[in-house]
Amino acid sequence: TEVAPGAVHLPDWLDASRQHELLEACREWARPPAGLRSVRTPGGGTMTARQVCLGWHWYPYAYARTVVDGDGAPVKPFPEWLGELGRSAVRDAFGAPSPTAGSAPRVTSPPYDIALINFYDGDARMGMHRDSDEKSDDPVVSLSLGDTCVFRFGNTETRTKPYTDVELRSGDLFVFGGPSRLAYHGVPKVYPDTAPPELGLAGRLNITLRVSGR
Ligand code: MD3
Ligand code: FE
Repeated sequence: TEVAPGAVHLPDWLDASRQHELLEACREWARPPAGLRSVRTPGGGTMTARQVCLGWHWYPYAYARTVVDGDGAPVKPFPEWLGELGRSAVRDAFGAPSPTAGSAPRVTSPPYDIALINFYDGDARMGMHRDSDEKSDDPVVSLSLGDTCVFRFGNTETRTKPYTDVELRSGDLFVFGGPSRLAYHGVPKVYPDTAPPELGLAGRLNITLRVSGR
């Protein structure tokens, strides 16, 4: 479903076995060094979702190669297979890239090199924000595992209405490209105990794949 221009939701994109594989990989990445951490914002707040990064380390509001706001370790590498997963997500959302005359739009697939993985437990949520620290306008790929959440997809002008609320469930894919790339968005609610029981995850996990443009 195209929720807004360039914003495509593909429910149940990952089958149970791919969800399980991705969850196991996330659990490995969450381990120290350069593992899961709480993110403190310059205003003195702490994000309620905890995060681990691959490829480039995000801290408010820039990217680094080491965990500058944590244990100082080098960021974990971004694996080749995760980039392939991102490109297949974009193909399924938008269709295969077609050759174009001249040099304007990209004819190859996006060279994903960043993963941000957010772990939501208890009352974790995420306020309305825009993701503008990447120096590329390639689409962001989002994969959800575990508990169902309300994902709020807004507009490019304000963090308030108009917005559309969409439920994201375990296995769902969402791709944000074109004019939706810079839209405000957030996670106002996670529904406890709604994960598929066979997954073995208490809480919610979201993986976003991005292109750094570096
Ligand atoms: C729209 N994550 O990591 S996923 C984030 O569920 C983030 O953890 C939320 O917002 C989560 O920055 C929402 C959907 C999402 C992710 C990135 C986007 C939507 C986006 C980037 C640009 C536009
Ligand atoms: Fe975001």
